[in-house]
Amino acid sequence: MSIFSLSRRLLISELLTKNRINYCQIATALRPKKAKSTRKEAQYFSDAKKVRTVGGKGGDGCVSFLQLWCNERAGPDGGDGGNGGHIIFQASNDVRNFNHVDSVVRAPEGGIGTAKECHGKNAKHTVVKVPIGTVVRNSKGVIVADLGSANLMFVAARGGAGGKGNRFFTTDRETSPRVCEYGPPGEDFSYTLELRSMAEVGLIGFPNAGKSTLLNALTRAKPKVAPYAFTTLRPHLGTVQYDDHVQLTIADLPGLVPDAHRNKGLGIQFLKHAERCTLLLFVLDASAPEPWNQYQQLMYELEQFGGSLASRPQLVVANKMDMPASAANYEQLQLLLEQPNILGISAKMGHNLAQLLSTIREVYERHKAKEHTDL
Ligand SMILES: Nc1nc2c(ncn2[C@@H]2O[C@H](COP(=O)(O)OP(=O)(O)OP(=O)(O)O)[C@@H](O)[C@H]2O)c(=O)[nH]1
Ligand SMILES: [Mg+2]
Repeated sequence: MSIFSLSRRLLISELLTKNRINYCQIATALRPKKAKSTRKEAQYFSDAKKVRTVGGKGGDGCVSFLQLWCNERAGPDGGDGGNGGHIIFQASNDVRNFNHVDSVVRAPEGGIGTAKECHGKNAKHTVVKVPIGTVVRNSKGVIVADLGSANLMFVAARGGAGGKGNRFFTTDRETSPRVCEYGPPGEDFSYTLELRSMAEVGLIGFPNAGKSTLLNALTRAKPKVAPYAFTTLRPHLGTVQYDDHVQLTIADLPGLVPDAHRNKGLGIQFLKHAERCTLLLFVLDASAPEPWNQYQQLMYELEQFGGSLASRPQLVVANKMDMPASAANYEQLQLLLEQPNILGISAKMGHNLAQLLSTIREVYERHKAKEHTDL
């Protein structure tokens, strides 16, 4: 073989290797092998939110002098600016949480004044819908509004008033003022919105005690029921209607665990939903060993939460009475707890629910009557 043909061969093999390397470096798209999931996307429930509200700036006034074909100095004609928009929180039935509320809400600015005495447009107010039961705290933590019924409003930040144009400053002495006002900025305040469910009765208990099953059995609400802890991640409300058309709302709250005040489990933040409840209904799992400890631990967590929660009127139910171990535990429970209102029920089987409803009404009415006489 000649030297020439050998070097040619080497050159070709080198090119091929190079080509192969280039070819390998080309990226190929990874096609999805699985069909897209049809499951609902995760839904978040936010029951507290920090919001900064900025009212709209007022529109600036205008300095202008009118010139007509017959009168070159027809006088000042600068218009006023329009008012900036307010930010208003309005309690509404249309929303259930604060997911839709932005962390900074800005109202639109007022329009600027222009020549020929044209005043700027007033900006529209920005109405932010919040759920009924929203409590508004200012940056110092003081409650400034309690939007407890539909359509109640709170003006969170006022917009700046429109600046005056030079036409406004015209007087007999000063017939051609060269001054106008700038529109001031709107108010800028930060608030914390907190949702406190509007319910008369709050269900308090450990995870898996059967709170959601009880709400399902008593009302038309359909919270998820499952044999694992923390099935309920947000409060659910249901309404009971009595024969005399009195309605009581019951709130199923996420389960508490020992040391919830140290942020174990879901923490005690959901207890703020119980703050408006007139009556607390403790749901104990009577089939669990030593259910009386559950009551003590729940009471301890309520005390740690603070406020008047621990001293609210109470009713204790021993649930799951259909289970074999429950009967003996129930007797012990009655002996050990110094509670007059203990009732054995089975939420799943529907045992003793009518009695529970009448006891709830009785305790509720008694408390309301006491409140009335205290006043
Ligand atoms: N045998 C029996 N089982 C019950 C009864 N009540 C509830 N359960 C069962 O207990 C399990 C937990 O019930 P849930 O209603 O989800 O409990 P929960 O208190 O809402 O639990 P979390 O939402 O996790 O706090 C479910 O498997 C229910 O079927 C009852 O009266 N008897
Ligand atoms: Mg539940």
